[in-house]
Amino acid sequence: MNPSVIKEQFPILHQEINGHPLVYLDNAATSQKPVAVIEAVKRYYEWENSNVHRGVHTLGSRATDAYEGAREKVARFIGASSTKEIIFTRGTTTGLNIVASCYGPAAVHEGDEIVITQMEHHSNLIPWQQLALRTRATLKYIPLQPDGNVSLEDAEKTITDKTKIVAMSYVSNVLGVVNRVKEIAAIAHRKGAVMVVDGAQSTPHMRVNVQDLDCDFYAFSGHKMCAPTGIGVLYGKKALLEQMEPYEFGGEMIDDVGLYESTWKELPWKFEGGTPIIAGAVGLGAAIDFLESIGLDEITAHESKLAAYAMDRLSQIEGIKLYGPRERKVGLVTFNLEDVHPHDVATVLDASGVAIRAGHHCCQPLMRWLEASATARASFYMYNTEEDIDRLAAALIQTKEYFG
Ligand code: 7TS
Repeated sequence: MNPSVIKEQFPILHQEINGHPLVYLDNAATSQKPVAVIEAVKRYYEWENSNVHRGVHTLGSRATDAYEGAREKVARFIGASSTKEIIFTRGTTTGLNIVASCYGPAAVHEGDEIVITQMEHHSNLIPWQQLALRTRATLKYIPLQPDGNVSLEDAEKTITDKTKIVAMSYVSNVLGVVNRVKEIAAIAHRKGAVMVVDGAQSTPHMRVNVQDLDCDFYAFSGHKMCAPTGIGVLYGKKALLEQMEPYEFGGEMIDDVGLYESTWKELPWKFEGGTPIIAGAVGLGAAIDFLESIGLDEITAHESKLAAYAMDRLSQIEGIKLYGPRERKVGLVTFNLEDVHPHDVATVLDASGVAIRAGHHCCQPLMRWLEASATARASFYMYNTEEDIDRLAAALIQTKEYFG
């Protein structure tokens, strides 16, 4: 794969920011969109737009085919056994909240345990914290190793027969670690718990197979993988989704509505109340086609080369502190420059056309563990190159000089 050729397909990347060619290194926040996705959404609105699952007219069936066709692509893309297991959501946050709200209360009771880690994004932390508070369950954290990894021994010790839910990110948005979710799912199952995986940072960058991982729930967002904002996916094992109550009540999700009682549609529509995110799903389908045309393995390999190159280049800068492990990590680097606030780093970099993120990255408990109030983070995607990292390194050196 040739990142420079791929970059040609992303119109937004070909502009100057503050007088410099844009280097976009904030992909963990959201990725940019290729022409194929932009065109698919445009085509949908120009030729197919209609509401789904109702119109007898031609546009109604075109829109329904496009929407349900996208669901089939998603099911194949993540290795689900059926489209019944694919629920379209607004994103990872909504997917995880559906599990916590609709699976949680029936499965977790006083004295039970919910197990997570301190590296979780707030979206995979607060829903469990709130569930624990509501049900008087105990929230437990698998300790992190000094480099941020989670050891299987610690997982084995923390998950007990009282644990009902284990929830963990496949890939951390700050440390970049790839968690051993397959092995941890096996531990969870042995102790009688379900495994919930936050796939926000894994799905865009690596081949994922939910049946191979044997996770029970898996949530991800379209916007981090070349699709539009506002569309995401919750995968759940059919037997579990069937037991769960719906998340939202209203149009689309019903079978029969009486004055005092109602029944629900079958999966997956039971969880899709209201007019769904049709154009978003179409865009996600196009994004999957795009990622597959490049190859997920090629994307992973390219980004891990970039991560190694970035760790190497940045570690040569005096006074830089790099966070997270050096091995087994995805394409991102999190760091701080001595005596310069990360917001100031990001501001000076922006003046050079280099876009990175600074802040707590929605991971305040992890920031406390890192003993940092905030960090800077550069995160890569398939269109980034070693030259982009050279620009980052040069801008960081300038920043250091600027702040003396
Ligand atoms: N989980 C992880 C691991 C994430 O990185 C994010 C978003 C989410 C959940 C939430 O996804 P959403 O699409 O529902 O918002 N992470 C980031 C980030 O690192 N910078 O901006 C958003």
